[in-house]
Amino acid sequence: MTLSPQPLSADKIQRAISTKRLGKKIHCFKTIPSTNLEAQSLAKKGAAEGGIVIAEEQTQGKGRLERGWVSPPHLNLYLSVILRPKLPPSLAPQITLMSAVAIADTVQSFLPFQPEIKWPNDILVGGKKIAGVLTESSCEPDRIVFVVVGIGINLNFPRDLMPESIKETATSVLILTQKPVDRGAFTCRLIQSLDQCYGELESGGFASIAQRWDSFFRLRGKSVRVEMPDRRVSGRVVGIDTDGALILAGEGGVRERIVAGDVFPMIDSD
Ligand code: BT5
Repeated sequence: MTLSPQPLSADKIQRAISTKRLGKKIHCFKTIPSTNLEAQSLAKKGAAEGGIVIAEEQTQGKGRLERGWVSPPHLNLYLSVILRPKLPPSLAPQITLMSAVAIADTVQSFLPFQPEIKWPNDILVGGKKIAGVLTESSCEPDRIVFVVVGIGINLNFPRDLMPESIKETATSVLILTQKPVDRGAFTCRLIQSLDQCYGELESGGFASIAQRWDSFFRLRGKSVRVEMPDRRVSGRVVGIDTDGALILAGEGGVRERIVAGDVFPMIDSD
């Protein structure tokens, strides 16, 4: 399949969206190391809430824990948003959950399949990763100064251009629908959805998005193994807490709250 991608245009996106807070300033780049790094640097210089950085290509796209995000040019979406939420630092993980809901909503509107949120930051379709979120915060002891929400979504990424490292585990809208997606339209819809979910989170707290989060969450009641940098635990998923922690029931029903880690489903024996 040949693709002649239209570059993403800040002007066009700005004209097409109607948002309360997000996207009043949009910066589109051809090639930069990472939209998160760029957004952090803008935020440190005082950029207002809602500023967005988009790149056609990232040369050092970042995942969590020093992992990378494969970011070839012109095919996908690499976007970072600057937020200044009025939340205590302990509730910063809610921003990741809120963003995952907005991404899943948007992905769902472009696909005939239901996406799944894999706690905390992966969006999967058919068990394969289509999007990831990297949330990086700058906090003072009692307040969040800013949060940068970095979102990578595979749109027109054909399997034959994926490196071996992700070929078996990743998917894209193109792979799932056999049709290229209009990246501009997708980007507008995502910004719109983020703006709405963020507004709901700020005015109604986590409860206002919890039900939608739950509708994309398939691991409740399932047995999982969670790997953290310093240890691993296993148990049955009870749900998520209002601060975004994953709640597991371990051996003997002892509950454990996991704040960060990678979740791997296990085959249930019963
Ligand atoms: C994430 O980390 O999933 C967060 C990814 C966030 C990327 C965006 S792009 C815009 C913004 N600017 C940045 O620099 N970053 C953000 P994590 O859960 O650690 O997953 C990383 C893992 O996902 C890698 O180790 C690979 O296994 C896999 N992976 C890498 N690139 C991928 C891709 N394009 N599609 C699917 N899986 C990928």
